[in-house]
Amino acid sequence: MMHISNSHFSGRPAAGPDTPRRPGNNDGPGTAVITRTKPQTKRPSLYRVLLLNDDYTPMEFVVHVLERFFNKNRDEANRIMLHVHHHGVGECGVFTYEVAETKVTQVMDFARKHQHPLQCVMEKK
Ligand code: TYC
Repeated sequence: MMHISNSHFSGRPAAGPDTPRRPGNNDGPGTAVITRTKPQTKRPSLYRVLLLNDDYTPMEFVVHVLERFFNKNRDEANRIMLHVHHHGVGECGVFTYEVAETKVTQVMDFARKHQHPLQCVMEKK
């Protein structure tokens, strides 16, 4: 009996000597059923997580947010914070949907807890 192993094919193996004869299962010896399937290699959509500027959130708080939730070092956190301060919006990172959503929630909860109006949003790339 022929055994076909290939990631682009799938389906049941051919009938063997002890395989009961049922409808759809009566292939003779030396035969195999091959069905073509699509290789599932779709990459996930990516989302930018952004911080928005405001007039009240302390700069040091924003730097802390970038270090704590986006794993930025002090220099990179300062750079991003100043970019947001000067341009109104800036990118903290790029993530899959669920991770981006989690980051936004964590930042918004943290800002609220400290009574800062800091806004964090996500946008599809
Ligand atoms: N503009 C704020 C200030 O002058 C600092 C700030 C930076 C606030 C970035 C939010 O996302 C922000 N204190």
